[in-house]
Amino acid sequence: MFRTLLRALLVLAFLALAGPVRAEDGYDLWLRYRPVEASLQAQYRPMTTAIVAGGDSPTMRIAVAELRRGLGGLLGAEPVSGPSADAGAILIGTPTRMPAIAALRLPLEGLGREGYLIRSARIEGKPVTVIAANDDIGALHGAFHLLRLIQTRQPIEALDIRSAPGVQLRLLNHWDNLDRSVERGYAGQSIWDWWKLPDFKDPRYIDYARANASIGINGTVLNNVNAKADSLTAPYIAKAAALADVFRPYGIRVYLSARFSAPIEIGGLETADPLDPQVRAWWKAKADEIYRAIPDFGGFLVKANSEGQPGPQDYRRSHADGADMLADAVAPHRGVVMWRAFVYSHETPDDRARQAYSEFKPFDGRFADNVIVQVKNGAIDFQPREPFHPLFGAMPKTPLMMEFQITKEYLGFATHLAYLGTLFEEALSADTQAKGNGSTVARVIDGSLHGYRLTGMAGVANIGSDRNWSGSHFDQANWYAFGRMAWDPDMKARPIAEEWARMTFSNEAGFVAPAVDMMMASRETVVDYMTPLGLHHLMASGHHYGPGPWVDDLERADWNPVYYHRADGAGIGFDRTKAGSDAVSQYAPPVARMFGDIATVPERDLLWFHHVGWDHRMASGRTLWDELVMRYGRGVRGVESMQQRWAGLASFVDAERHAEIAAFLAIQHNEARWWRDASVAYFQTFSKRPLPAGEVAPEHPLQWYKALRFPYAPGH
Ligand code: BDP
Repeated sequence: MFRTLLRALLVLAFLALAGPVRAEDGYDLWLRYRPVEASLQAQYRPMTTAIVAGGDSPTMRIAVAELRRGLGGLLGAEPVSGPSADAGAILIGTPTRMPAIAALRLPLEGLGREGYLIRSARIEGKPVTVIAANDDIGALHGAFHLLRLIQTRQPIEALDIRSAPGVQLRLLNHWDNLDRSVERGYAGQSIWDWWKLPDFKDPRYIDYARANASIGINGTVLNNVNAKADSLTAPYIAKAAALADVFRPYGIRVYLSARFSAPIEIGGLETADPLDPQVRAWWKAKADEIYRAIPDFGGFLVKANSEGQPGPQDYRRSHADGADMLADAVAPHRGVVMWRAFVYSHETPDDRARQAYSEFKPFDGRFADNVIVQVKNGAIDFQPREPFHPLFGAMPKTPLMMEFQITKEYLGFATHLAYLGTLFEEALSADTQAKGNGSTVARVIDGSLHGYRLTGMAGVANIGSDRNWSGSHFDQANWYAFGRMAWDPDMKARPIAEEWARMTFSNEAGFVAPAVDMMMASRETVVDYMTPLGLHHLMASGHHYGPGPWVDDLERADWNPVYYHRADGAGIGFDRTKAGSDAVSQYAPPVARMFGDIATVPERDLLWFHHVGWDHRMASGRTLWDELVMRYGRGVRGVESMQQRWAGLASFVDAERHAEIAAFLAIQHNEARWWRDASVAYFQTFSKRPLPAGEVAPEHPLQWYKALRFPYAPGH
């Protein structure tokens, strides 16, 4: 009996050590540090024998612990800590704390606090690796970089790496509520256990900070942009301060969303008018109170006069008046105000795509120095595809920051595989033409195009209490890609996907290439089965789960999908040319001409800008109707090919993660088919044309799709 038990335990222990196929739940993210193949151990081990660290600040201790943990896991042997630079040692620190690093006279200028150098060097003839920075935070980032090189099996013998962030504020925006629900969250509850804070600090907060530091994220807005004033009361400031204490040594600052009417709701004032002296004094005192608890508090994020939120326009004041009042309050503490440009109003009969530009452009240059205007990547709302927002390039005197949505509100929640690296890259590489060729959105965001003094990129987080953090394994890649592109807005989606796939799953060639190909095609597949050819905002109401192109009964015209697709007997699409809403004129002239002409607009944006006849000839030679149906079908087929690909990768991935992903792909397949069938059935009532040869009829009559209800869909 005992022997059988022992044998069973031995078998289990062996299985547990067997490496890539061991069961995993995704908690370790891209920081798994599983053992490097035996054949490569010999290459890395001599280069990582010891760690010599400069000082023992909390940050430096974290960097050293990470190197030990990482190298221990990857190479099976933790490096010793040494006082001196032996052959194969890693030296990590700043020149001020480490004479050995100072003696190397490395070119650290221009790297700021957060950047770093990694160099292979010789000290007294002995080969060492140096991670040098101006501040311990930079050294921590460098430590993660060195580990990533080994995680992705790069050589580390002759390193000469210089890296500094291209963007200053690299922030997650949590749309987390105080009751732990998450607006548009598909990964369980909020990870902030507000109720137990500040007394209980869930150890998971440390892992959160560590993961973010590993990709260079340096700030987090803790609460929903649809904010409650309670977040600014003393008990909640104490809770935020507890989180700030955990995050500080990882180089991550805490920010809060501020509710504009807080002076009334928790301050007992009668107004929140930004020009009222009492209101201004209240915000100043509130800022002082926050900074007493959180000396490095980052500042406020504000959603004002948008979708029913209070704001300065309630008092006939401008966005600039509102932003500047808050900016004044945090300025003595070097805080910033991130003022969102996501505004549209039902009193304004204008095309919703035009409204942010119309409201903000006249205020260019009117904002205080510590205000940055936060603009979504496109002019509507985080759709599977949008052309870049016309404000980018149009505000030379006001710093703009990017807002991406990492959580997939409009791209199938957590169960659809859609790698957003390609979406981010598409937005960042778009050419605004504001100052001629090459005036890309990336140049706007990194500040180089207009000489912005403040730069930033925000991502609406997809993080929750689920064991795998993001609700699905592949959605971790979107968090990862956001961080990498915020650090370097010129990074491309493919190498990021490759890094991530290697670290998260496997370095085997048979895995990496097909997995990366699958990721790279995945978002276009979603566009195909949801909103091909520039269609947008066609999802069901409220929860945004599934198709609802027929919806026409919502209180505001511009909440209804019919407002956006405008299908009729003649054709489909939103005319935003001069003959229509003229949204094209908000772009720089060359871009306006390109989008405004049906002959030059990219087909992927066709129906965003034009109302097009059903028989219009597409580049393929098909009619618009046939092309539309073909694209819907291509989306479904795209999911089928992901399913086949994934099935073929089973031997490279642990059974637990493999099975969950396969099950999610099956959900995606059903839902892609649903999107395609419902959309084709609906649009056919306008086109009155047959389906092209080879395209199957929708499974159900249109009425069936229209009758579906999902009162318990998540995130709403
Ligand atoms: C929309 C979301 C809504 C957000 C809003 C925003 O549906 O939940 O509050 O964006 O960004 O896409 O403020």
